[in-house]
Amino acid sequence: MNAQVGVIMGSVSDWETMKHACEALEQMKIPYEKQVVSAHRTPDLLFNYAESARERGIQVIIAGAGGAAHLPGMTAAKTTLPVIGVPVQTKALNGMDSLLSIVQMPGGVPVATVAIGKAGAVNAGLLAAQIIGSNDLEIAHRLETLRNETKVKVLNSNEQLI
Ligand code: RP5
Repeated sequence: MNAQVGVIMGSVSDWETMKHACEALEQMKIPYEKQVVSAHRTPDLLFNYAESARERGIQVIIAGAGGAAHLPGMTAAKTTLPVIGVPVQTKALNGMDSLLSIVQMPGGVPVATVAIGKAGAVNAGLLAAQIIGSNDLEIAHRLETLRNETKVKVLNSNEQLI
């Protein structure tokens, strides 16, 4: 099946974080592609990727980057597909740099920004599933099942209070 979600990241060093977005997509049985695309090291590749994404069948792009994290914003500048930005946790500033550079998009070119690190990557995968699931009942049903499982886990967690 053709990929419906494109997962891109600025460096292979982001994979440790971005693999959690991919795992969430796998859990929701959504076909995806993954690729290292850097805004500042491979800008032409980034433009090409973003410009061709829609015609390749991609419906949502998840872009993760750290530091001066231009990747999600520049991707959003080159496509009208929804772009979800994942701020990767950095050593120098703990990912605050990534978060602020992704979330503070000037009005007109939105990037849906999630939390720093693993939680953000998981939520990026789930949010992509929700976007596709708004028009796909099977995926919506999988999302509901997951929410229910999460609820049951919390309700049963009192047993661990010993
Ligand atoms: C960004 O710079 C990447 O997204 C990564 O988070 C950060 C560091 O990259 P490496 O120096 O580890 O390749 O472009």
